[in-house]
Amino acid sequence: MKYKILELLTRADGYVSGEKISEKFNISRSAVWKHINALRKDGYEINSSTNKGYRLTVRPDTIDAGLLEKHLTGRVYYAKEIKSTNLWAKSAEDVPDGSLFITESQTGGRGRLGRTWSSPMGDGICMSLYLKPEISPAIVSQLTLVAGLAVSRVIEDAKIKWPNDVLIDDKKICGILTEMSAEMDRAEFVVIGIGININNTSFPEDLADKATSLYIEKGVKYDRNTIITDFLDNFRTLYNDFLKHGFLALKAEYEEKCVTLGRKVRIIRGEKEVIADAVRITDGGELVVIYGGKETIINSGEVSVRGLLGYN
Ligand code: BT5
Repeated sequence: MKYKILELLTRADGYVSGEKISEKFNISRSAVWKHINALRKDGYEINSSTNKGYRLTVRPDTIDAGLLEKHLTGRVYYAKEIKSTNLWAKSAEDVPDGSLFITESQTGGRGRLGRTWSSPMGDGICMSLYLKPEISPAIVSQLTLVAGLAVSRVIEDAKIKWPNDVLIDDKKICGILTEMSAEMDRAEFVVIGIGININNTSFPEDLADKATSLYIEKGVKYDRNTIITDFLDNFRTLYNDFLKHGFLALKAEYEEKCVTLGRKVRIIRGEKEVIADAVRITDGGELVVIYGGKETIINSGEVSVRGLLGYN
């Protein structure tokens, strides 16, 4: 119940009267007061005024596992610090479908192809969704696109760089790493690791010109719990559409948000490199490029795609 009240206060613009809360949830005024006090013990600062009711003013700046669990079908696994939430999720046992592994800081955050992900304490969101979709391993990489789309819906002005980055103003604010354990024709489980820079005030020198955070872009600190719950709700809708209708159902919105299209890109495949024009996305979420007068389909797993200017 306290989380329902918390959500109501979070979404309200100003005060909500005790009477309204008690009517909405069919509980007594003293029960409302009890839940408000429980929230205060959890670190939420809630103003109360005899005439106006209650207003949430400060949220504790820590991940609120209880709140997040309301937005999941599975469990929340929380650690203050861990090497990598993807590694943790992959090695955990008896994990229910739709669970979330989340931490405040990673000591060995992972990117693709052996790269690293910088995850300083408390600044960003480092989390991994654990899913057991009944799909072929061949289409698992499309879940990266589904997650990217969900992030882009939540972060204002965000664009997607195919296949796994979310950018603001051509700087990277989010990276996604999808991994799976699979049999020949069936994915056993999928882990979608998502790193989002939220309240970072600066970045290490090697990232400074290509990374950004919501704080750097917008000049205000954001509540990570609200962003995560928004993401989870959006992801669930998109994921269900994806399972029912395939990537095709999401393609139009993906193409609209995808900054890679219409640009020249450098396709890096091992030692080889070609410059190509990115033209469209296939119904299966692959990138179609043209070089040497010919269309070629690029599958997300096999190459790095880099813009010619800047990061994108
Ligand atoms: C990615 O790889 O972008 C995937 C990142 C996934 C991170 C999440 S966090 C939760 C989960 N647990 C993990 O261990 N990982 C996942 P890639 O496309 O390879 O990009 C990596 C590159 O992004 C690095 O080589 C840096 O250039 C850059 N980078 C590293 N940290 C960054 C940050 N915090 N913000 C922006 N760019 C960053």
